[in-house]
Amino acid sequence: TAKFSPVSPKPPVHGELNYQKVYNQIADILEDNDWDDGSLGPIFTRLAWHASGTYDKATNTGGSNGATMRFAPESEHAANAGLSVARAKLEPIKAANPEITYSDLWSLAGVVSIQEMGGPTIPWIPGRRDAEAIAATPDGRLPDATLGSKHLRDIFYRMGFDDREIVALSGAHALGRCHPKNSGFDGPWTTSPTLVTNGYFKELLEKKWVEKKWKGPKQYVDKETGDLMMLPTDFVLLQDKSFRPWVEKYAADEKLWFNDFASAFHKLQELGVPRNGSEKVYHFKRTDEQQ
Ligand code: ZEM
Repeated sequence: TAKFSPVSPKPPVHGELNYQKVYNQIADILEDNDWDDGSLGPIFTRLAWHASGTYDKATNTGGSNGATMRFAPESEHAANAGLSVARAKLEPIKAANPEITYSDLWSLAGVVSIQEMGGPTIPWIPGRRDAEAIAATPDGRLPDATLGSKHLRDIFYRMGFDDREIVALSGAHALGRCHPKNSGFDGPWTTSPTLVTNGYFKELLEKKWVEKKWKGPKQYVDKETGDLMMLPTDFVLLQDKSFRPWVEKYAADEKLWFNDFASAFHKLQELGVPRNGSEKVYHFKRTDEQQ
C-alpha cells in the first residue's frame, strides 16, 4: 500500500517558538519605502487570504494548511499573480525561525499586517502543517473580480461564509491597490491604503462611481477625481439587497466592522486546519503597545 501522504508526517514543534517574537520580526519588515505605498502590509494580507481562500467545506480541501502556493501550478494561478514578492519577503523570517511552517508564517504575516496597520486584534492559532504540491487545489477557487453577486456567494458559501461575512471580508480592500501587471485592474480603493479603516465602505457609499474608460478590464473610478477604484465585485455590494445593509452599517460604525472583520478573518485563517479545541489562542500585542 502507498505510504505517501501529501502532508509532512512529522508535526512541527510548538510551544518552543515565541510567536510574539516572530510577530515583531514581521512587523519590523513591513515598512518598505521602495514598495507601493510604503508598506508590505497589504500584499502580506493578500497572501494570507489567497493561501486560505481555496477552502472547500464539502470536501474539506484547500485552506491555509499546506502553503501549497509555494509550488507550481498554484503559484502560477492567475489570481496569485504578484504574490511571489510577498513570499520572498518572508523568507528571512523563515530562515531566522526554521521551526515555523510556511503555512503558519503566511497566516501570521496577515495578522501582523492587519494589527500593525491599525486594525483589530485577530486571534491566531499556530499548528498549520506544510504539504507537498500534490495537496494543492485546482485553479478557480478564488473569486473572479469581473463577476457578480451569484459568483461571490458561490465562492464564499463554499468556504462556509454568509452574506454578512462576505461584506465584512471585502472591507480589506481599504488596503493596498490593484496593479495592471498582476490583475489587469488599476488603482487603490481608498486614500489611506496602508491603514485599516472602514474607508472602503464609506467610499463605496459616498462617491459617485463611473465605469473607467480604458482598454483594460471593466472597473469603476470615482467620478470626481478618478483616483480611486472599485472592482465589479466591490460594486455589487451596493446593488445587492442583502449585501447593501452591511455596507451601510460598516460605513456608519467602524467598531462593528472591526469586530466582524476580526471574527471573519480569524475564521478564514482556520479553514481546513485540523483542531481539537485545546489549542492555545494567541492575542498579539501591537509593537506600539510594547514600548
Ligand atoms: Zn482582494 N483583490 N479580492 N481581498 N485584496 C486585490 C487586492 C487585494 C478580490 C480581487 O479580485 C482582488 C479579498 C477579496 C477579494 C486584498 C485582500 C482581500 C486585487 C488586486 C484583486 C483583483 C491584485 C493586484 O493587482 O495586485 C475579489 C474579487 C475579492 C472578492 C470579494 C479579501 C477577502 C481580502 C482579505 C481579507 C488586499 C489586501 C489587496 C491589495 C494587495 C496589494 O498588493 O496592495
